[in-house]
Amino acid sequence: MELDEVIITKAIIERFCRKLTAHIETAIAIVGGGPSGLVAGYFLAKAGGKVVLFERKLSVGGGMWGGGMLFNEIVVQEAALPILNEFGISYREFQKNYYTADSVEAISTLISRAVKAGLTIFNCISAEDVLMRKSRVTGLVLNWSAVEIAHLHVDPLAVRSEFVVDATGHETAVVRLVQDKVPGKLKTPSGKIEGEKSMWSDKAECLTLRNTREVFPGLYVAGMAANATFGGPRMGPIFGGMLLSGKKVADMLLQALSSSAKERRTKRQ
Ligand code: 48F
Repeated sequence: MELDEVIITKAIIERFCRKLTAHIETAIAIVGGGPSGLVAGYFLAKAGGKVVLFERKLSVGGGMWGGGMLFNEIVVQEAALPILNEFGISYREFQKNYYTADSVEAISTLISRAVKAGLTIFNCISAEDVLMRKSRVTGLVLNWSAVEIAHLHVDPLAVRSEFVVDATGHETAVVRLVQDKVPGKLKTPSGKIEGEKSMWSDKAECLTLRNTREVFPGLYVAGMAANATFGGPRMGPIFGGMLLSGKKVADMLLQALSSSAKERRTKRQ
């Protein structure tokens, strides 16, 4: 049978539009497809949550591909091995509490397993703003990254979600938008972004977990963005904290979703 270019074109347009339309209203919208965002998306999707992830770049994966300084190996400490096991990522002990994994295997597996678990990922889409209602984040304002990169004057579109996760790494892009544009204060000591500190791997890894939480009504932070928001140090190419942070934010959001569903039921009665 002869292949028809018009049918190929129609197939792509129709399928993509259906996928995007299905995610205009979701329970959770994650911004950033690095390790923390992907792990969060995986566990949320696995638990049956309606979740979508938007990534600015063409390739999902954030800062994991390049290991440390382009030496494509990552280090993971013992506490995060259950997550590597859950995903089926191979690792080897280097010495006690230091395990290494091939960064390409690690990140490609996180992406693949997250999608297979039901996470829908849109690449090349940037969050350029949030939707707000009375000091609450209620969704995202999105544009094609190509529009952003070319500085084209094109209005964005918006998606509504019950909760948003900022998993944008060092950039802390969504929290920054909220700090600058949404009335109210962040749940940080100063009410503003505390700012990332220089490298201290041990402290940073513990703090990444502690700092993974709600930072503004409707907005959670995970991964390096959590430390940048709450003033923790950077950790370098050790990734256990990122993986555990993704799992923690997913658990917190599942809890928050069940509480808000209960509240809605009580109001209806
Ligand atoms: O930076 P990134 O990998 O974040 P992470 O999950 O992991 C941090 C580590 O990679 C590393 C580290 C660890 O040990 O410190 O840096 O916290 O991934 C963040 C992703 O967010 C995307 C960005 O392209 C990257 O892939 N991103 C940033 N801003 C936006 C965005 C935006 N406005 N809209 C959509 N995606």
